[in-house]
Amino acid sequence: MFLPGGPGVLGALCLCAVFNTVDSGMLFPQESSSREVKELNGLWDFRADKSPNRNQGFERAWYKSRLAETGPVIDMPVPASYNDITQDPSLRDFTGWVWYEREVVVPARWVADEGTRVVLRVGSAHYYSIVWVNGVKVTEHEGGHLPFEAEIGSLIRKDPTTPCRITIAVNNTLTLKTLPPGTIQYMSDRTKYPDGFFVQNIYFDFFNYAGIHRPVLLYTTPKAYVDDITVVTDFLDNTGLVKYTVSVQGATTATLKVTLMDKDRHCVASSSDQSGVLKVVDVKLWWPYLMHENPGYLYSLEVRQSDERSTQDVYTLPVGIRTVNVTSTQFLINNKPFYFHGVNKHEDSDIRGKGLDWPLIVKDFNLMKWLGANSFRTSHYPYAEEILQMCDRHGIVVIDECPGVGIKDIRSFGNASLTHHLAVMDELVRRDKNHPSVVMWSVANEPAAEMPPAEYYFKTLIKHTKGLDPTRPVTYITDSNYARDKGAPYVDVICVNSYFSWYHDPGHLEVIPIQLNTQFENWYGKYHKPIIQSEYGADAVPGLHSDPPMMFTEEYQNVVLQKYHDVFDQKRKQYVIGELIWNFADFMTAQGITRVVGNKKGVFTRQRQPKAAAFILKERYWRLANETGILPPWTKYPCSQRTFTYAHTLFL
Ligand code: BDP
Repeated sequence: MFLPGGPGVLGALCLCAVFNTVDSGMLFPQESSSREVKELNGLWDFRADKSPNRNQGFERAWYKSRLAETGPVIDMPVPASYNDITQDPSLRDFTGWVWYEREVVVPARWVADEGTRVVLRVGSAHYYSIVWVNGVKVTEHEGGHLPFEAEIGSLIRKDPTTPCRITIAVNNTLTLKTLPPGTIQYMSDRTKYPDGFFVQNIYFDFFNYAGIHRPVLLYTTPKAYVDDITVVTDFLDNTGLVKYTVSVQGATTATLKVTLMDKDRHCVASSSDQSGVLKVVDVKLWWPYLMHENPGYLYSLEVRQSDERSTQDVYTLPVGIRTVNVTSTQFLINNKPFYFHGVNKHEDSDIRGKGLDWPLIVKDFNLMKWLGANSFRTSHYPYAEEILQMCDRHGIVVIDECPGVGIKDIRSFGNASLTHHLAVMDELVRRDKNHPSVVMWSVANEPAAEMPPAEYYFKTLIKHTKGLDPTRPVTYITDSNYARDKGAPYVDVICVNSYFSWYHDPGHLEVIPIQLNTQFENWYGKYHKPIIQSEYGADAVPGLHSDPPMMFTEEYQNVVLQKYHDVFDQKRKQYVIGELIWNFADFMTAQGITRVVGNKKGVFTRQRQPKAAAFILKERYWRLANETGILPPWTKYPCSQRTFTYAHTLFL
């Protein structure tokens, strides 16, 4: 593991770290009559450790006193990436440890009541984090896109008169064994590079934003509490089936009351067992957006846990009742064919980088609905839980991807990498298993799956994921290199990315029909599994025009889309079950000669304004929705194109 100039604190820590244990639940924090939540978002003190070996913070134990006492600090918003917050290029491009600190006044009753668990939770921090409370280490976590937490009650009770000082050190270094992988390269030629010069190499196409990306909060539970709930749903005719398991911690015996309520809070089924099957008569199924007039229907599963005297803990889980199945040519939701007409996204925006931002989230959902998109893939890492909750409520279908992107070096197929990859899948499934919107797991994007160790690697990874969740299909995303199919025998759905007339035969739009046709025939011919075109597209600099079309103009992007669409229209009658545009919006990347301030394949700009391609896609997606789904009556096609466009504008 890296630390420039030294053996590396990160390396030493990794050896002794308790990695990502998943023997407890990771329920989304929520307020209830037994639980309180205190958000710690806002300004934190911040310092990047710019010492040559990035190790000064540990050598001088910055966690032992207030950060402002050990050196200068700046304001840093949480959640946000730190990279684009200042005017300092060395912070934008920083690699190594950064330090965050915040003092919190904990409510006196939390401290006084020994029966209250106080949990510190970080929604995500990129990439490796160590957390101290009042100078005492409480947890560490590897991985940038998933939550971690620690019980800190006993620590804050040690000295109730002092505020609770939370210090979080975060290191964004990527190595061959991290997910995503990367390498640190030292440049030792002193005629070319200054002393200590190194670069972080990455093998993926988005900026390695870093920092505390999702909310940090304190929440309470009683000593005996609902630790986890797992729900699997099915239906038979008009009866919904909700198979559930509740796990309780902190009590040897627990009395439970499990109540399933409809949207009007009427009880539709209940039980007092720790696990069982609830039957829902006249079930309202969870349907995707544009597949039903009432998409995203959610019941609430209220779990009350009590002892002989009183209710101890209450937790309520949203539950959508739906099934997912795959045949050799179809993707079925509630036994009806579902066609993915959607987008690939990134968590990415101006200034915030990958920091969670509610205005952006809501804007993006409005844009997806405007576009008529019914789905997206969380390319190339797990997105915030808040986003998945929106998907549940709006009926937007999700392919949930882990951060296995850029696995290109043979050394990243070793045992240590595989063990970590399995652990990340454990954490991802633990977090997202109950979301009805999540219909498939993606274990990697464009790995070098032609390499000899890839077959064992993906066989193990996919089997493991199916073992964690037998109810959802599993895929990995391949590119158009057919040799990269070593994992394909184990997936349920083939997902292919291709960039004909862009990376291959640039400028030759006329090759798209034949090459795309060949792509589909080859994959289907060999594997007889349904196929999703999981990426396709072209860069377009907004406002750049040419006719006849040239690369990087809006016209060229339009034609690429149209030519792909023509082939999709033939193949979707056979075994192509979806199309996801690359990309929903322009996004930031590392600097390089093929990127003009980021990747410009968005149909929206980074500021979420439409390029011409957005209108082409909108027209198509509404047309597809009309053919394959159920739209509210006034949006029905055929009617004149003008009425149709006008009607669905009204509908939105
Ligand atoms: C694909 C990658 C994606 C890139 C895209 C591109 O999966 O991350 O951003 O290419 O080059 O191969 O635009």
